[in-house]
Amino acid sequence: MSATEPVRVAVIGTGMIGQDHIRRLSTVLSGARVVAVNDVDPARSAEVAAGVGATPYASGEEAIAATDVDAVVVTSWGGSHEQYVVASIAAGKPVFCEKPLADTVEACTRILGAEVAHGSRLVQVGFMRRYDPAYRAMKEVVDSGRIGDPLIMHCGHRNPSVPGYYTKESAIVDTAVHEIDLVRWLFGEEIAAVRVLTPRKSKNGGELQDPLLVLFEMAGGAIVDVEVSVNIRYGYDIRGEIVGEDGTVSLADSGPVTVRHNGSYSGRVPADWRERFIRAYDIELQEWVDGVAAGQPAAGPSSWDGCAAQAVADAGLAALASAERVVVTLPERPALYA
Ligand code: NAD
Ligand code: ISE
Repeated sequence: MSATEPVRVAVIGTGMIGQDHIRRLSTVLSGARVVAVNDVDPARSAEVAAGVGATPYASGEEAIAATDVDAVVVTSWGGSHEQYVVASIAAGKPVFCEKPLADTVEACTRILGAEVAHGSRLVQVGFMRRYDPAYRAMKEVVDSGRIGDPLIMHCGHRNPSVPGYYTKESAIVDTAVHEIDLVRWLFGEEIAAVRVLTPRKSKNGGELQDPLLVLFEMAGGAIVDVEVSVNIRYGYDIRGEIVGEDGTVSLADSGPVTVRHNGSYSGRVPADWRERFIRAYDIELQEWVDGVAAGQPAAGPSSWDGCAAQAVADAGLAALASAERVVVTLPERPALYA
């Protein structure tokens, strides 16, 4: 790879987000080319590879090791992330890993250990909300001090529907994990404790406990509530409002226009996360590609952020199971992530 040649990327996991990231790396962003893919479903891998002229590999490890691969994107299921992230670190290749970094704190800690032993940051975790223009504008308002110290944040994380294998635990580890990272970043502090409340169930979710109300106590004393509703039907709706001492800041509705007609007004609600966060994913991966091309250490959400998010998610699972307030226990933060 030279400064003028594209970064040659291997993508492992060619499902929904894998294919979406392959599309953006191949046709939207500059400076990258997908040259290798792998999926446990070889037919899917072959079909996706053919679409972009990449080589389908029989295993993720072979794709990572390929001599024409400069960097790796991991978009397989969470339980497989550790093996591919660790293999990428062992190969000395930058790796962008979709959330979660891994599905246990122990696995995240092993990734931290491998990266610390390597000596510089190779891993970036796909917490794309940090790149969303609306959330960035919200953070600017908070950081400016205009609304005073934040006291409360209200969040809504609404999916139109979820697949049959989705559980109430998924609502925390797969869905609310985005708010976990978001509020750590927005407030610049850790989450100290978690509670989970279980309202009456929506008829749209069958037996699933849906919605959940997740409460985070920030280390500085602010409280965050997150409504996770995953069968809301009307669209993919992400809400956020921070109440400060002297004012509030809220996410605006995300549609480009509001139509007023015939005594009512309306606007578009995004269909899914791909539509709502399209700019965030584009910015996130373009910055990652540019950093890799420049030979810089990863600069986005780190292995530490992935590990801390998993520790909070674990506390959330314990809070869900016990209906108690659960204090978050973080592992020691290595100096590499200071
Ligand atoms: P998906 O089921 O659509 O796709 C996952 C793909 O990975 C499938 O094709 C599957 O066959 C493949 N796979 C599973 N295990 C594998 C393994 N060990 N090796 C190689 N391939 C394997 O799922 P998805 O919705 O694309 O989600 C994939 C990952 O991306 C998950 O970790 C998910 O949490 C994350 N995700 C993030 C966002 C976001 O907003 N940042 C959105 C969706 C998904
Ligand atoms: C999915 O995996 C995502 O990460 C989406 O951003 C989130 O909204 C959804 O609930 C998850 O299932």
